[in-house]
Amino acid sequence: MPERFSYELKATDGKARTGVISTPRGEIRTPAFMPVGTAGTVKAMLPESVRATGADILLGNTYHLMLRPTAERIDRLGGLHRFMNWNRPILTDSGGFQVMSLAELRKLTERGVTFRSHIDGSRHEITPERSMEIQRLLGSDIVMAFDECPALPADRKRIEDSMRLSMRWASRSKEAFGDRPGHALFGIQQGGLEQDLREESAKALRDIGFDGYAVGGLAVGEGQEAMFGVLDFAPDMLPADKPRYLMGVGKPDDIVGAVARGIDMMDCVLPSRSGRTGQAWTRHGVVNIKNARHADDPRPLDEHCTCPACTGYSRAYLHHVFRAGEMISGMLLTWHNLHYYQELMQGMRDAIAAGRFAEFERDFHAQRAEGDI
Ligand code: PRF
Ligand code: ZN
Repeated sequence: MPERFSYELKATDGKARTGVISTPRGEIRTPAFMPVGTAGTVKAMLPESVRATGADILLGNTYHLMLRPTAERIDRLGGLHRFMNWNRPILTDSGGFQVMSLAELRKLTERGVTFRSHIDGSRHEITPERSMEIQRLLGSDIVMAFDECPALPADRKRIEDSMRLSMRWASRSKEAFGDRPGHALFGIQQGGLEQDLREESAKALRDIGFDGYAVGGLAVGEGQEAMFGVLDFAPDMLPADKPRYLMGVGKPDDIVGAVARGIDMMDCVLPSRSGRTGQAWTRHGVVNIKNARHADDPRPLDEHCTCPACTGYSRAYLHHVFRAGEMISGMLLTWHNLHYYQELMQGMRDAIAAGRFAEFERDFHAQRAEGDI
């Protein structure tokens, strides 16, 4: 294992890229999808099962873990990898985005953000310096700069002020992160849908210098067309020799469109969360397993899928355990969804390496039906 963090670009096809991120805890094949393990678990999955789906890296959250069980406790217990029994790379988000979506009585100042916990109402503060400290205590391999992400639509002045605050915080994050060989710090571009603000943000981040660059502030209510509009120019503003991470995206067609535009990493709760609400993602579209038409159906969810849900169980069984509220329902559908997402990523990596990504995209869209299947 290398002692340092590095990124090697292996092949490009149009704007799509494939490569490998090397870390002391293992390699991350890109384009990469990171399952979300918010509270020290990918819900309904054992870590070895998450690995079996093909995941190289998980995402964890500063916000949730600082509140419960606290970063200091995780540090005393040997760090997040040991605590949750996942010894491969972990990327942690920096907290601001989750404060804005989950916490109560939030107050934003130049210094940082204060808020009340959504769990017990206790008061807390996150600053760029505290976020770096928490992510260090967790033992995160890829640390995210502390930023603010306004919900869209928002007026230009609000987006501009917020982006500039995030860039000052990015500089403080870099200073507080210091020099930590083997660990990486990623900056986060903001600027809403405005091309000139995205460029100003990218320049500020490039001047500070990061190990990787995220596109933040998207998938916050603007819709796919507007998101793709920004992705037509935003990744090109970030250094080509560093990984580019699109935060909190998305549905399979969002992911394919983002990779086509030069994105290397993504994360989303969708495959795990929708598994627990009875939705299965397949090459043909979404299956709502709660639908009564599956009650007598002996076929698997997807006859081509090699996951445990598809090789061992019928749609009728999956329908039954969902309706009965059995725990295996969330376990099997989450496994299937994560397997599907990772197979999609592997398919894209292979297609880019072989110079047939356009064909891959065409086939991907041709197989999909609208609505429930
Ligand atoms: N910033 C951070 N985390 C995020 C986002 C962001 O802009 C998003 C936006 N989709 C998801 N998660 N720090
Ligand atoms: Zn399956």
